[in-house]
Amino acid sequence: MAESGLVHIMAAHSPLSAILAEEAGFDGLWASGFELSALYGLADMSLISMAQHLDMLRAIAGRTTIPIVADIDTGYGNAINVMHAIGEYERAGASAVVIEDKTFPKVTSLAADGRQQLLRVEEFLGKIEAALATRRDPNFLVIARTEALIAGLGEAEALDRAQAYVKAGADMILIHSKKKDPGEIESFSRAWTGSVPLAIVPNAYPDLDARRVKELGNVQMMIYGNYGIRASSTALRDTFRRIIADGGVQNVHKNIVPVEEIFRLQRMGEVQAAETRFLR
Ligand code: SPV
Ligand code: MG
Repeated sequence: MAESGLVHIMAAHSPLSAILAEEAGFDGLWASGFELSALYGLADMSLISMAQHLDMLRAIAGRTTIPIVADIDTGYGNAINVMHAIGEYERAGASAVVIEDKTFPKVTSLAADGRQQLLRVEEFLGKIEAALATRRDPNFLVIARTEALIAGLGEAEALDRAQAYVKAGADMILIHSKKKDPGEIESFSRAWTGSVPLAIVPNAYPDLDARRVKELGNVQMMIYGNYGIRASSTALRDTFRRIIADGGVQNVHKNIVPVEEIFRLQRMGEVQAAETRFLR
């Protein structure tokens, strides 16, 4: 962020999707709760456990080199749960966590008529302070996410909450919106006078591209929160339907990567070199 002023963070739900995001040139990875829930065929409603999310994050960290921003939802409970989570995520290889100010269990943000319940500000401040007191590396970012706009509480409430979270020591504020139009986010960003930068997740309002974001000034992180799982769902569905329709793989095999490309992503070359060297 210090170098470019705006970083692009792609959601990853697996090491393979993370490798592809790194190769495409993203600055970092978003260990997305939504994507991992969807990978398990589950709703993003605190059904995936911390252990499941951590396991995937460790696997991603083991196969990539760019920073990982961990989506830890509500922090898996109260401030004590947050302390436990911070230790685990820092050890697992995350560079940042995002904690949101909703009650546990949370409801996914973009669902129409989703039941959105926010935590008392005091209680959330305790969770931020607990996270900051637990981290070992001061460069491990604690990003506070307010869901005030998602809950329909308006810009004033979102700004008040965000300012309070910064006072508690949050390193960044993630402001989220489910409006199809970016106006709500643009308005919040223009009104933001806090001392830390903003992160946004342009899932619902795709028209807000990097050029427009740079004009806003305060936003330094764009998280592409569900594009990996949507892109792979499109590819899988189209390919599977085509095979059924055609009665075979004679057409689809030309439109998908050859198996040699999967070998490359699996680093088969390195494994074969190790075989030659060590298997006796
Ligand atoms: C996620 O990717 O898990 C997010 C972003 O938190 S969203 O699903 O849009 O809330
Ligand atoms: Mg999430």
